[in-house]
Amino acid sequence: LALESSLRRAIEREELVLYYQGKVETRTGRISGVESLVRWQHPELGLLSPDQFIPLAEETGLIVPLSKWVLREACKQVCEWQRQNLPPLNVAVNLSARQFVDDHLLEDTALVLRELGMDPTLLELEITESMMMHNPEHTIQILQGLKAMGIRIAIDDFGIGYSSLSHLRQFPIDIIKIDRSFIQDVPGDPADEAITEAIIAMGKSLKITVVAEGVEKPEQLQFLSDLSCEEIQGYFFSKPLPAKDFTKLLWRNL
Ligand code: G
Ligand code: G
Ligand code: MN
Ligand code: NA
Repeated sequence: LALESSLRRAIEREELVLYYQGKVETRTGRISGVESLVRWQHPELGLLSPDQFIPLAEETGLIVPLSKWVLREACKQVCEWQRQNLPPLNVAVNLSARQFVDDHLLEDTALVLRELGMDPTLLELEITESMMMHNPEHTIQILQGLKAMGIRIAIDDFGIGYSSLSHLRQFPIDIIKIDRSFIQDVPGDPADEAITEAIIAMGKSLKITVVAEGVEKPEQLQFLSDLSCEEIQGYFFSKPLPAKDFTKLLWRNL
C-alpha cells in the first residue's frame, strides 16, 4: 500500500524517467529509432526497473496515468531531437495489457500527436502476443484504428507467445521483434538458429520488418547480418540510456 501511494505521487512529482535504447539498421549501422523504457527514480529506493512497479501499476489502475505520461514524454523527446535537426527517428512505446483493452487508447494517442504536431508515422506501439490473443476481434479493431492514424505496430517478445502464423496475416503488423531468448545462443544452438532464420524469412515474405532483440556480441550481429535481418537492438550497440546520454550518442553517430 505504501508503494502504491508513493507511485501515485511519483507520477505527479515527475519521479518517472524514460531511458532510450537505439534500434540499428543492420546493413548501414544507422540508428533508425529508439525504444523508450520507463524507470522510477525513487527518492529512497533509488532507480527502480519497470518489473518492480509496472505489475503494481497494472493492479491498481495507476498504469493509465503512467502510460499517458510515458507516451507524451517519449513523443516530446523525439520532437526535441527533430528540433535539434538530428535525422528523423522512430520512437517505440510499450503498451500495457490494460491500456490495450482501454477504450481511450486511440483518442489519447491522437491527442498527444496533435498537441505536439508530431508525424504519426514516427510512432511505433509495441504489443505482446498475449495482449493480441486475449481478444483477437478487439485487437483487429484497435490495430486498424491505430493504422488509420499512420501509427506502426510492433509485436514485442515475438516467438514466446501463442499467436499463430495466420494471425500475422490477419492483424496489421508492421514489425516483429524476435525475443532475446532466441538470440542469446546464436550462433551455436541449432534449434535457436533455425527459429531465428525462420522468423526472418517469414518477415520477408509477409513484408514485416524484423528486429532482433538482445544482441550483445559481434558473432550474433554477424549471424543476423548474414540472414539479412533488417534491424538489431541490444547491449552490443548500447544499453538503455537517459535522454541526455542518448542525445550524445545520436550526435556521435551522424
Ligand atoms: O528496460 P527493462 O528491461 O528493465 O524493461 C523491463 C520490462 O518492462 C520490459 O518487458 C519492457 O517492455 C517493460 N517496459 C518498459 N517500459 C515500459 C513502459 O513504458 N510501459 C510498459 N507497459 N512496459 C514497459
Ligand atoms: O520486453 P521488452 O523487449 O520491451 O524489454 C526490453 C528489455 O530488454 C529492457 O528491460 C532492456 O533493458 C532489456 N535489454 C535490452 N537489450 C538487452 C540485451 O542486449 N541483453 C539483455 N539481457 N537485455 C537487454
Ligand atoms: Mn519492448
Ligand atoms: Na521484447
